[in-house]
Amino acid sequence: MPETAMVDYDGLIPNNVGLSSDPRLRRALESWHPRSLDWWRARGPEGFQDSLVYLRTAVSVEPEGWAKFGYVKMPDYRWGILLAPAVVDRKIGFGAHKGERAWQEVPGEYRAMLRRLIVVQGDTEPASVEQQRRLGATAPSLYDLRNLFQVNVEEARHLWAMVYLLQKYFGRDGREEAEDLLRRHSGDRDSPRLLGAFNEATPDWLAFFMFTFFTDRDGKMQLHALAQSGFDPLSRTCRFMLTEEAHHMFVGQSGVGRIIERTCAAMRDAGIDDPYDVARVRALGVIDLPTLQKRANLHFSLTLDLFGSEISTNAANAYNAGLKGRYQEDQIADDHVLVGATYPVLRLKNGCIVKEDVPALSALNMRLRDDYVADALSGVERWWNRIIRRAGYGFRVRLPHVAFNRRIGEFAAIEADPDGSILSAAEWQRRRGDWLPSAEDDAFVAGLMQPCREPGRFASWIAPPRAGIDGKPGDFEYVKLQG
Ligand code: BYC
Ligand code: FE
Ligand code: FE
Repeated sequence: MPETAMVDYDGLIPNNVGLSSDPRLRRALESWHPRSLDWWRARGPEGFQDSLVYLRTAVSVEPEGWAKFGYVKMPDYRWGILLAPAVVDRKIGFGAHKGERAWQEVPGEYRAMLRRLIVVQGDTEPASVEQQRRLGATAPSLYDLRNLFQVNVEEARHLWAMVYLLQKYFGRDGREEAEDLLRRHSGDRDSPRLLGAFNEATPDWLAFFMFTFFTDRDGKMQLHALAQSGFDPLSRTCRFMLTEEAHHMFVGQSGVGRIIERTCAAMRDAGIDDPYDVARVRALGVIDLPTLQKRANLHFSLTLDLFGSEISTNAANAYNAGLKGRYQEDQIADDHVLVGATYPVLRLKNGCIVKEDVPALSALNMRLRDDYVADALSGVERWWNRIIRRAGYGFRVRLPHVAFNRRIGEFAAIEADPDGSILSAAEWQRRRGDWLPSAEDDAFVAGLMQPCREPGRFASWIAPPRAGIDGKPGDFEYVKLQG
């Protein structure tokens, strides 16, 4: 095994970055450690800090066998600093520095831009933990409770990953940015998180599963783009984060899938042929598919805002600088410089949505968003719609048009329906309840959120998973509540 694949577990902070031979950095991180723990206790999962949770912890950064499972009290989780193995002689793959050796230190001329990218990335990680902090109280099973906490500790590790970069490579202002990552809070009126979707509430488990399906998937796309970075430490950090991200995506797609499975089974048993017969379906204690569709519309549109504006000089600059690439940049067959290239973008022109070719460099947010939409769509089809189809119902979950319900970019100025037809403000007000969850829809979902804490038991509205975590049997006690 190459040296950097081994994780040093001897100190306070597990790592494969040689902390023991960098006393200054180790001191900086060890002084940040208690602050992050204070944050975790105050803003992390509420009420389960003394429970024993069956969690996986990374013990190596090799793709196979990097994790071990065991019972851990969450505050004792070993948050580590883990970089994917270095690629020998790695070159910058795109932009003005294409072909030059990847940077092991911060390129001075791009310092501010790079710091900004790392700070934005770092800000989202603790934000999601804050958003999800009260969900433990209403978990539909111990299995789901454990998955929530697994996601939470890994998002906190992603925070560590960005704090490491800030403290190692950015000196004093990096340390200040690291502090600020714990000072801003999701939904805080005075110091909110940086990006819109991370200040929204995650009030119930349907929201949690939709968030991990749609919003963690933005994480996946952005991490892929940053994994291409010419700043090698960022690339290696993001490459390892992506191995954890796969599980977050799984929690979302399987969570919603199990809800759909349960709803279809309950409709079938009750002899309900029409999924739109909402009142009868709800009376069965399951979530009706139209409500699920509205939640998908909400989370999808909120997440599209995270890609920024359609036309962005920030994105062009980051690409030219070699700091942020495209999704799977290294597998795209073009010149990776993009000067003179164009890319088709949906824009608002004279009150109409039209496709227009624009300079590819300024359309990089769009390209990433398009890749995201394709990825999300394939998940919807392969997981959710397959379950509905197999149950024999004609209903299909759809992704709304990119102009629907937007706050950022071209379409923030207009209202559009899920098919992309532009509406007057009055028409939008009249019909938005058909497409986005109403207070009544949310109250119905909230009413279903009763905790289910017996090993092997599941709440009325969700099916058990196909298989346990780490090959455990169905009645495994994933969380020992008393510790
Ligand atoms: N809300 O040129 P523009 C994850 C700002 S998720 C508020 O259009 P740019 C995770 C923008 O900052 C992945 N403000 O956008 C998931 C800029 O402000 P400044 C997180 C917004 O810069 C689940 C101005 O508007 N990582 O990991 O090209 C759980 C003009 O911006 C928003 C990243 O995002 C918004 N939605 O692109 C846990 C990667 N959108 O600079 C974790 C790093 C834009 O003029 N970030 N603005 O003051 C980036 O690459 C870019 O900053 C963005 C924005 C893609 C976010
Ligand atoms: Fe993350
Ligand atoms: Fe994630």
